[in-house]
Amino acid sequence: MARHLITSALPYINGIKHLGNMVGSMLPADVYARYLRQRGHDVLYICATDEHGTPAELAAQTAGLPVAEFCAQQHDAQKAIYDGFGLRFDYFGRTSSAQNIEITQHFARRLEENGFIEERTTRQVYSLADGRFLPDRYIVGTCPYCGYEAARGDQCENCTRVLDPTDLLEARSAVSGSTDLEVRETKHLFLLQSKLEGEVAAFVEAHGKEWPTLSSSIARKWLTEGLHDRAITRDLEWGVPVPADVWPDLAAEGKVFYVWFDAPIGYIGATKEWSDAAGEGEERDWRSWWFEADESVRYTEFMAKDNVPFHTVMFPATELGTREPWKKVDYVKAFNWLTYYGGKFSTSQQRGIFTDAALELLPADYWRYFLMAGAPESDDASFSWELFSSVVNKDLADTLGNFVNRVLSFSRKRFGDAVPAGHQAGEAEERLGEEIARLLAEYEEHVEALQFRKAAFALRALWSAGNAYLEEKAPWLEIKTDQDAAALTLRTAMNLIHLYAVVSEPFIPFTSRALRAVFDAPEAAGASWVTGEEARALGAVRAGTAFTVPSVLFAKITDEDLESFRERFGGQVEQEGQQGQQG
Ligand code: B3M
Ligand code: ZN
Repeated sequence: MARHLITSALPYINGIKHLGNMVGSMLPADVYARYLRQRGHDVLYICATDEHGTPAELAAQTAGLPVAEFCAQQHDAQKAIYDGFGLRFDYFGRTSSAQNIEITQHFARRLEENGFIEERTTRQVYSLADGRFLPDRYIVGTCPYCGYEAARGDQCENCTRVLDPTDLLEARSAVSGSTDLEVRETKHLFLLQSKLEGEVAAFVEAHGKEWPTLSSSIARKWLTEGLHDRAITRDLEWGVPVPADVWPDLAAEGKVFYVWFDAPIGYIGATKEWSDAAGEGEERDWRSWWFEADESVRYTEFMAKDNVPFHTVMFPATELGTREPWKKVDYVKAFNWLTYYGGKFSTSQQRGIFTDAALELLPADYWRYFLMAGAPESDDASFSWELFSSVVNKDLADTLGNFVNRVLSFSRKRFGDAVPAGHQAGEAEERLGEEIARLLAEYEEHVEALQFRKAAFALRALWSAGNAYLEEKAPWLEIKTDQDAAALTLRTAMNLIHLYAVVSEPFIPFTSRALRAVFDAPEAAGASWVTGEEARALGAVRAGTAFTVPSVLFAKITDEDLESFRERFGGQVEQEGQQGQQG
């Protein structure tokens, strides 16, 4: 069995994330990790809060808290929400951990020893009003490339170009708004990416063929533009300190590493946190996943497209420069944006749906299924309440929920609360079994290819096949002339319910748990997966097995609900006939 290392982009600590952040990172990673675990693979799914850099400091200032306290609070708040979404990380760490500080400093030492770090004097924007340098997000202004007026010093979120604070036009301090700025000289450490360009290009060439176009095209674009040496230290209070034994002057000035230098190393740091948290007698070895990891480890990363350059170029360059055998990514699954009625979700403008509010509104499985069924894989996807309610009402409430409810309620009413026996399976059941086995194989293929929209489509087709069988057999008519025929149909349909419980778990784990509890058949209920053979036989739940009828699985979203959601979250009514961007 392969060993699967999975990481999803580390959510910044600065505030509760919106659905757009989760759909392109943690959620698909969780669907994939759950699926692989159910198929018996050895999986390690690691994530963490990304706690350094200007986002953290600015947010802590706004919250009026010391940054360390702010980060601790936010880490727990975010983790509680992700638990609510059923995101089952093997560990959810913190880039401010001692483990990440230790490993980041180790990387820096190795890069220095191998000649891939150089101290350079640079020109930085200094704010006289704030009495400090303004790195990255401490400075805002007009993007010189696209004219966006709220561009940040490190990246323009409008055209996603990576910027340098001195590039900005009409620059002003993000803290005080002061434009009383001057450019001063200061020393920083530079990662000499230019010296590693050839090796990084070879790495991208070797792996890029397998990556989805979105990932490989961004990586290649960066390489074509040439790898520039990048400053990897900042004048900030909060971050991984520059080791004083190697750089005494810079350490004395309180320089810390740039957030994007320590954040990807944070995947390793969080894995070491996971190791260090091992219980009595529990064997956890972070090095077997990251250091001298043999070919048996397959490393898959999940992220939004603006994070691709850092993961396919800068992080591999950093790993290569240590001249140590750190595990490099095998597959980069990148996503486009989820927009809100075509506009960007925005934390600052509080536009769109945030993860905490989403869970207050509806159970996690509504969101998990909808976001994956319409995942922004090959293009941006636009969230609208109209589309959301039509998808969950049709796929979850009508197709899956209604099937479960009418099969179990009708059977209990006519045959009691045990699975009825009836005739032996006939031609219709054989045909159904073949169809279910075929659809199941398709579903498995799409999940393993990390094609989440197609996988959700195949899962929905599995649910629809059950409804088609029920319509074809119509046990409510069969029962009038042949009780045993109706019993056979219901028993077969109940076995479908069991199969749905098992294979739907990666997408809708909470519903899956409820459906696994329907039949008093511990062995079947505990099945990790369903083989093609079992799908054909549809016989895991035997006649005579006691069952209960669960409460309604998915309450439908009503027009009144829709009205109140639009009221609360904003968003105009889509024009008649205008389809959302989701094809
Ligand atoms: N914190 C996510 C973002 O850009 C960023 C990912 C780090 S992954 C090492 O919003
Ligand atoms: Zn721009």
